[in-house]
Amino acid sequence: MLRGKFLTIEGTEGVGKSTNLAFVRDWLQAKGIDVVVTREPGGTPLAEEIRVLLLAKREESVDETAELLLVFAARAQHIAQVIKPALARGAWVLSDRFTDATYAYQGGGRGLSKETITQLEALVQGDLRPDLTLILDIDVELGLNRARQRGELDRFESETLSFFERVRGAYRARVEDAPNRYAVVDAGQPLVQVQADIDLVLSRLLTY
Ligand code: Z5A
Repeated sequence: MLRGKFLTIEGTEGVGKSTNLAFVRDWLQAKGIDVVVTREPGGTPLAEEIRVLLLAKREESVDETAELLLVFAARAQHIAQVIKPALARGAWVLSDRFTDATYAYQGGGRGLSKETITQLEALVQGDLRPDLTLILDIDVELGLNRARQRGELDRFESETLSFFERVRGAYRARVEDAPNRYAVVDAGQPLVQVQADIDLVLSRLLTY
């Protein structure tokens, strides 16, 4: 069976994911690659509804395990409806966040155990893993300053500096554990330099 490549983009607040996701999409399309662009939480009508539940600020405090299960419920639907069918027909899938975000936010940020996340990952994904994850890395305060210029903050964006430091630390730990699956780009640089670095990463990917 044909299988396209599965790419994901990750990072903490204000790192420029949306901006650079469009750059990656355009880059791949210019090479004639059929690209399906999607995001998590979300990517299907049901998963987008779960996203709204996850991001909404509310009076009630949200239990960490409830949050984790919502993330994986959305992911199960996303994989079944979008990711697997696209890869099976030979398209590439480019997702704005995936399970590395769960290890970073629910693991690093909320403090849930890696083992629990790994169990859900196995249940929901089987052996599906990204071929390459682009991690945009930035000083947390610099990123938060960028993000907070955008207006009203959602439930995650309202978290503390130390929460985002733990998220960043968890992304770094993921890279240390499996360096071949990640490309880390310094997102604190001017956009033109960030995109020159991404260009190199993609060029290397296409030559393998
Ligand atoms: N979440 C979770 O907890 N667990 C999970 O498993 C998953 C997700 C999958 C929603 O994610 C939340 O879901 C997320 C974690 C949680 N919460 N947080 N935080 P999201 O990805 O939709 O939300 P986001 O992190 O806010 O992403 P974003 O909208 O793509 O924002 P961004 O990375 O900050 O990107 P941007 O809008 O392109 O850039 C921000 C600003 O910086 C913008 O004005 C740009 O013009 C500017 N920018 C970008 N690059 C540069 C450079 N190089 N220089 C100067 N300025 C720049």
